[in-house]
Amino acid sequence: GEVIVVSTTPIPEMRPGTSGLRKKVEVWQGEHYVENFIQCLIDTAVEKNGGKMLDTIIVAGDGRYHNSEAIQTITQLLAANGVNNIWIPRNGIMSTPAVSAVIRRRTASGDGSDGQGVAQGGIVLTASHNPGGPGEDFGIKYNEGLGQPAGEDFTEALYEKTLSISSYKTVSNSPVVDLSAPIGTVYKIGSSSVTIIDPFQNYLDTLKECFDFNQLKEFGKKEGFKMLFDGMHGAGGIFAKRVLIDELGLPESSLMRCNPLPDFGKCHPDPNLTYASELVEKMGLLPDGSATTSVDVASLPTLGAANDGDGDRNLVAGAGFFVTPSDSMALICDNWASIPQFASRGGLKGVARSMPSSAALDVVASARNIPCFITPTGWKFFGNLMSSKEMFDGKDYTPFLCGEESFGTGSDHVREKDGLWAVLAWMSILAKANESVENGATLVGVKEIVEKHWATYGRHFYCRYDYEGVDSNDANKVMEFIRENYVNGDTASIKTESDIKLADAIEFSYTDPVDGSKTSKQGLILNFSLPSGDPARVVFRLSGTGSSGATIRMYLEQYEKDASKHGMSAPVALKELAEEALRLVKMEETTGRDSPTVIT
Ligand code: VG1
Ligand code: CO
Repeated sequence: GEVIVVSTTPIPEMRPGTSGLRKKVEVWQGEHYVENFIQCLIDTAVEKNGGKMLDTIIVAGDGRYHNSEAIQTITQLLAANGVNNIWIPRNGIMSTPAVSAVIRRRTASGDGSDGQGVAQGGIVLTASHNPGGPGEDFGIKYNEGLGQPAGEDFTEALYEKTLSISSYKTVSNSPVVDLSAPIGTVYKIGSSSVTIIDPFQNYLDTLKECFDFNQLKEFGKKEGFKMLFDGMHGAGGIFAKRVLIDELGLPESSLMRCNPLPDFGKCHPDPNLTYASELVEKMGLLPDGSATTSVDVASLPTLGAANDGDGDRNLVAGAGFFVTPSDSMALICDNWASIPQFASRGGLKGVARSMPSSAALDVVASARNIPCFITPTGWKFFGNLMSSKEMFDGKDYTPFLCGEESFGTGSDHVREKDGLWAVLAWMSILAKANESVENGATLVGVKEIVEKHWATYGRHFYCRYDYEGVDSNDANKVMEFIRENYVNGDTASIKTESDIKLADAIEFSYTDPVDGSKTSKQGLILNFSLPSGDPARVVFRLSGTGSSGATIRMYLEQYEKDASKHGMSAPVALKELAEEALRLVKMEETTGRDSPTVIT
């Protein structure tokens, strides 16, 4: 292969969103599309690296349709641009958190033991929880040297370059890399070495530092314990198999849909109550998260979980009991002593949640004197907080726990949310809670653990409505209406139809406490007061991960101190609040939608 320069012209609308650039796969298959984006990505990374070419880059994807083709194209561009080492996992498939682990741990010599990652970045081919296959989504995002998703400074600079690109470099007559070649196989492309690496090792090492695998293995054998993990045919499945079956010894029957498929078996690989319906049913749950009354709880799995397409999201449930992601974070925070990664380092030094997530975490953090940050939506905002010491020589907030209401949970072991980590965190909590339970006796379940938590801290009823595929103009109108009438208007004069009163309205903006960078327009918040005096709120934002049209997200949250009311189902508890909010923002009038696409 010989380096060649190919002329191209700018392609519009290549601005990355909440997490990378996502488009219909046919758009990515268009002439020069992947090439333009990747050349601009390389140029941005080099610029950030002080003008020096990066030495080592990992390229991996979630296995969706177009994964292998894009890996070949990207490899050729990286080689032509002079990246010395290009790492590709065997079969091209890795979960997003596993890629982050490789960037953080793996050295050029390959042993990863010194923790000094020399991969300066990772190119991750994923549209995460969006469906894949012909007519569906493909995406690319970039992770920087500490394993963290590129920040807005990076993605904006990349976008600027896509508007003026005139050529890219690639390699002519490049050999095709056999992605199924044995680990350690090296291909020479131009002057670069392309190495097939083990997808599992670094990530496995990382997880072993977080959890006590012996304890989990023992607990897995305990009478009455049963797990059901749904890989949704995404990248998380192979990691779940490696960890849960090969390492922890659980039976194969603990897995469903753990073989990655290019179209995710035609499912929507988003682990929520709507799209993970099969698992939800097998856990004795109805689509609204409440328990099916007709099944015997004792016959259900103790722990149920699902991951999304790229293995960074998680759904967690117990027998007949759904745990909201916001509650899951609060519970993990409160139970840090059950998780070796936190316990061995003296407990949590910082926690954070995205703004639309519920305040369940705040309540625990405040009771336990842990600094708690509220960030805009998207994992990139947690990166600075977790790496404050490494990057800015500032205050150290690690051990760190963070998460989002959108089924994302994680910690400072990597710089991405981590679906499997969340499952092992819950397994650890269960293991500890059942330490003194005799074999044969009934296990303490997820339900008991969460209900006890609510009794101590109160319950934050929570639920999200998504209006997908709304006309972009209409979606903007809804946002503008709220801004004008409530945020900039006089909320005191607004009459509601129920005894839930609108208290105030604000637009969320964020100043990063570590580097001082500012982000504005991150969601519109309507704060309400309930007759009980307890707070409630409704947040509106537009999604930044869709590939066509607009999605309006409405997040509902209502606090309840009174334990006698904790048994209510969330949709029932939140019904009045939802109706009031929809009326106030004129949802149906403006969008023509009388009901959401997804409630979760
Ligand atoms: C959504 C979620 C957000 C999450 C993002 C990426 O973004 O709301 O919390 O970080 O997806 O997750 P948005 O802009 O559509 O609301 V993933 O698993 O798609 O990388
Ligand atoms: Co994801």
